[in-house]
Amino acid sequence: MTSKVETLSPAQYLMQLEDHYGAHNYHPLPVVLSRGEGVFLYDIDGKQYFDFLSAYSAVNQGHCHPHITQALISQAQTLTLTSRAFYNDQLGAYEEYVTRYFGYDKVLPMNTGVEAVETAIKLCRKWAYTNKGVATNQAKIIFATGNFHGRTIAAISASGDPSSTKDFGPFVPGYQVVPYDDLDSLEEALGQPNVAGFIVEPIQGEAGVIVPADNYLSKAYDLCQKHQVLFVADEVQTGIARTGKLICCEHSHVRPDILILGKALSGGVLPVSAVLADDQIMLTIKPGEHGSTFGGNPLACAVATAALQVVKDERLSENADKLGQIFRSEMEKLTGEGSLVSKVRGKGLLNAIEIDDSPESTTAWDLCLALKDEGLLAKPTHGNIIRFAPPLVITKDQLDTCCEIISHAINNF
Ligand code: IF1
Repeated sequence: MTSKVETLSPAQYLMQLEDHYGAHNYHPLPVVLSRGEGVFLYDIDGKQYFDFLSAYSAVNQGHCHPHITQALISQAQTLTLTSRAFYNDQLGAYEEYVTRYFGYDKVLPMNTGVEAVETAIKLCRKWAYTNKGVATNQAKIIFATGNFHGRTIAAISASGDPSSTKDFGPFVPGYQVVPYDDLDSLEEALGQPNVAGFIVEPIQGEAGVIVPADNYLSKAYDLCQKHQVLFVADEVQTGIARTGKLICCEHSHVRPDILILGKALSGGVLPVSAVLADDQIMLTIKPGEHGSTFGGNPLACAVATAALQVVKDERLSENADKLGQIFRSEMEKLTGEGSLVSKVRGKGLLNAIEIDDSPESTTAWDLCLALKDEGLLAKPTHGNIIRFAPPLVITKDQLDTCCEIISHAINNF
């Protein structure tokens, strides 16, 4: 019996390689990308797509930005990693630059977003024991329902999402979760003894771009001040100009006690994250009490400095704010009686549409497949919500084209 030799296309072959040799911890859209430039991605057959995910807001500066790439290449040919056992000529300059850039006394450099979240959790606890007088191992940290702070045990211990938590227990103790955007439940939780910190996303990305009431963050900050609790903003996804301000908390005139950054801090070139705080918080961690092999490495410092320069030089916050308003008004035209789209929400260029269907339906996924065929890449979150987050370097004309693509796909679905 001759076996039918299956002739796979190059794309099918590469997808099969991932399936055969890689863990099955993702369900990617069936597209195989090989090149990125600015707002565009190209698959291995050379087809061009508008990137409307930006690697979950890590590529705010656009793919392969020349200024960032040049910084990477130059430093990579000079010195990449020394460990923190020694000083180097990049870290201090970067620390000065990034602390002045965001307005804090100090920075603790890490690599991934979740490492920065864990660093913030450790800082809250350390501060509570040394500065607030909380009894050892009694510190509590408050989180909000619908949160996403990463995939480590400490991060998923705050999660209420079974896809993040099922069969990964037991979980980290000392956490309490209160309803997001609910000040009464937050105040009740903050009034308890031993509360060290409140860790919150200014907009909940993974939950479906959930934008809280205008006064939520400022009132939450005031309640934290009243109860001597650290207000910690997880701006891994909302930071670095994504929502039309340098950090999302700026919309609410809130300066977090601890600021968590990641993703676009490097423009999506390397894992670079950071925790920023003032001395009375940051100096509670002493030498040898926290760190990471690659945290603050010379290559990361050079890349992050270049990535932040691009944000300012190319006025990405202003562009995100202006084009985000246009995008939402165009998407609002797709809502209405009998429309596929039930809701539009977001801030800056972090937006989402809600499909009028059950979260279990495949409508949003099928719509993303249709968008892919029309040259725009996006992916659903939580079933019936599609997040739209292009690189912040997108132009008005490009945005107009993308609105036409999305409108056409929805109206012809
Ligand atoms: C994946 C989600 C987004 C984050 C916030 C911390 C982290 C993230 C607010 C951890 C990371 C990433 C993780 C990535 C996909 C993406 C994501 F869908 F998983 F939830 F953006 F919404 N705080 N979010 O959004 O940062 O350790 O990943 O660098 O897991 O596939 P990280």
